[in-house]
Amino acid sequence: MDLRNGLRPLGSTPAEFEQDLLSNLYYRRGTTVESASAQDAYETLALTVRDRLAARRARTAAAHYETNPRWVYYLSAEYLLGPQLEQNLLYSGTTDLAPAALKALGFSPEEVEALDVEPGLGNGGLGRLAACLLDSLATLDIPAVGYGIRYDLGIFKQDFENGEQVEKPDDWTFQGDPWEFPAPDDWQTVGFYGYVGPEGWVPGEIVHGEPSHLLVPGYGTETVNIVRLWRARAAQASFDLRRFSAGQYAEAVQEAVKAENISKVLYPDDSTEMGRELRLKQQYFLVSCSLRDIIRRFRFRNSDWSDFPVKTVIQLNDTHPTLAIPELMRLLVDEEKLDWEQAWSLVRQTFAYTCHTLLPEALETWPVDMLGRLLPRHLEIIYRINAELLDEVRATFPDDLSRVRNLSLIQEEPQRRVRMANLAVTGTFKVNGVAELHSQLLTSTTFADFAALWPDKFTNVTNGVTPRRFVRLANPGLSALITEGLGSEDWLRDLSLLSGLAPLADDASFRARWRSEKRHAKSALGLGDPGAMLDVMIKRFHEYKRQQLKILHVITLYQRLQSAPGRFGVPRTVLFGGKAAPAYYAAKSIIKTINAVAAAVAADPKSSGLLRVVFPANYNVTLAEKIIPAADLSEQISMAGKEASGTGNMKLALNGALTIGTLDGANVEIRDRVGADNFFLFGLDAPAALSLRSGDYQPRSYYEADDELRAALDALSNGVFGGAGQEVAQSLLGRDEYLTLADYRSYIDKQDEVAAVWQNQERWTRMSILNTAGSGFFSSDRTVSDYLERIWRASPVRP
Ligand code: CR6
Repeated sequence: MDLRNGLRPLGSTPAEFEQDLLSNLYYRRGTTVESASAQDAYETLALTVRDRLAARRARTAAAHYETNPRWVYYLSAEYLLGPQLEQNLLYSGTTDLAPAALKALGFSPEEVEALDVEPGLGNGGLGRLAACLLDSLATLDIPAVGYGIRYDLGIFKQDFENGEQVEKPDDWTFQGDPWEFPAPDDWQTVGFYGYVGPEGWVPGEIVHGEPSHLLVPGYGTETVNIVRLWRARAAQASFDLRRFSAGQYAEAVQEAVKAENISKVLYPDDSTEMGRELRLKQQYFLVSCSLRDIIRRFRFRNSDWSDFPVKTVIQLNDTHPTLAIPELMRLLVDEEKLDWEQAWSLVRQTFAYTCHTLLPEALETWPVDMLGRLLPRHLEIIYRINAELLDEVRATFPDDLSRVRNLSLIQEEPQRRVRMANLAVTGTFKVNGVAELHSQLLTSTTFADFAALWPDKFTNVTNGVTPRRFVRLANPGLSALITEGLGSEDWLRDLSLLSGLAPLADDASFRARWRSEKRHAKSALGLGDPGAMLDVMIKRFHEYKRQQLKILHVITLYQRLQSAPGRFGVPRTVLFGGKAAPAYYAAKSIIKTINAVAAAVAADPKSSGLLRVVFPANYNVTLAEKIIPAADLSEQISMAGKEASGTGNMKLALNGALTIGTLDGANVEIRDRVGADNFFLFGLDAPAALSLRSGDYQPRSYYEADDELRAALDALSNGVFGGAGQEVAQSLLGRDEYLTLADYRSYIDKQDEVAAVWQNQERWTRMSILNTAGSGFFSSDRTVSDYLERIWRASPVRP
């Protein structure tokens, strides 16, 4: 059979689509039009759309099988895929067919579409980046698979009680997940604990990994790739009938519960190392299942191990999947009986590692004791890798004990721990940072000694975002205007074409339409006066990101309304969105303070029509897609040298928001590309921040020298914004770890400039258009092209 053309094509006329919807409702959902609920209609619609992608998937898989190509495997503990329905409608060309067909069958399209639940299998930028890269890999026709964990509970749902964040479980598959294909027959076995005997590792606990996959369609091409997610299952029939019969219900299922806990919950923390054995188990579970699956796939068409790194590149998304390095060594040496040297050479040609942080506390380390107990054979392997590494270090840098200490895979003090980042650098052929500045800082600080040892290993790949989801789907009005301005839709596959908008910035009628699209998006968000500037700070809560600096600005504006209305500026709606890690007390105090400030501002008649603070709960991809098109001002105000890249900054600039920001992460590149005149820069740069931080920094001196700052901090300290506000003030006046007070004046002055520019709407709109026009570089298609050229070296295969 011709694998490429063996399938009956699915129809693309309204009548055919309606017919498919109807037959899916009857034959697959098992219900009827008369009795179908909105949920039935949603699930049926999803199946009907999914079928169209599945047909393309089959052709893609056939082309891949035929070609035996080089594969890109992306290993990531997180994927923030975002809502699937709208995207899959667009990518399958059924955006218009679907609502018409639903209506014809008597359903409300809006009601049905609202049932689409986003799989929140990630925390923030890192997880969303993974999803953008998969989108671009498919769009560029690269044979690729994403591997991850199918957490039962995704990132918690955020709610506010008395202004305080409370976390609720996100049971995202409560109604099932119609986008998923379970593949239980591809299950894998994973071992934990036990001992290493003469015949090798004898695990003490066995768990099964069961995969399912979601389709990842490319845009404007036939390719459909997959993301494969593992779910933990008890290995044996571990239901204890004897205990159950004796009324011991909990004990009867205890083994199964223990196994299944591994994929129970996503750890809701993206910037501190989580020292928990269950998290380590998750990491090993992911890599063990995925590597065996990768090897299974390699064996379809290959038999010689020396071809493995020719046909395979495995990208480690941060250190979470680093155990893949000792695990592949174990598989090759212990199971495949390769000698150590050959195995190590294959491993080091196969893996590459992306580092996503500069925060020392985010560099994962695991206690040697814990790792040795959970994975005794892997610890042996790590020790041997370390011994060879340190031999090389001593040979390259004789008598340099401090390098030996820094490069060792084992940290000795205060507790012996395995340094996962060091292991990742050692076991890979390339290491990249995620923005120019970040990559520079990695080789000059975090990995300086490694860069001296292996200078060619380090490179940069600046992050990007998919314009399909974050412009075309999120902002259809602006997208249509861009298409009209550029004369075609090609920009959706080649975002550099956006530069063609630059001349239109000087066209008054185009500017008027641009402005009206912004206003439309603002009205759609439903935040009152669409004439007010929408000033947004949407991102995870972390002190280094400095939401506290933004609060100080809001308090200053509020105080000006009381005492110096002439200095207030222009009407603003300040919007915050984001979650704090549940155990991150200081970040939660900042959230509570924001809600208190919002309430005080709302209660004061003086702010009416001038200042509003809104903080919608549960910021996620769904909400981001609504906020980003409406934003006028993008807050990217982290302490310089702390934000690895940022990607929200790119999404906002692409949608025509102007950035107020520090020279941190990718802000630097955004400013270079949109032009310094179209970017509101303030604050210390990374070297200045670093030197102030390492010197004798006195936050109080700023407090004393600046009347407005003092007034704002006094209000916080005096409890005007509650006990949480007092804690925020205390931390700022105490250590002020992230130099908030040092940057306050420069920030406030720049915000006054922002307000002045806003008063000239023609000028603002011009800058807005130039931001979009200058942001074409920040497509994840370009990011993937850079990965291909600098690291992956894989070629497209077109179905
Ligand atoms: N928290 C960085 O902090 C970057 C993303 C994606 C982060 C952020 O600046 O844009 O990764 N790092 O590269 C980690 O998650 C460790 C993030 O999302």
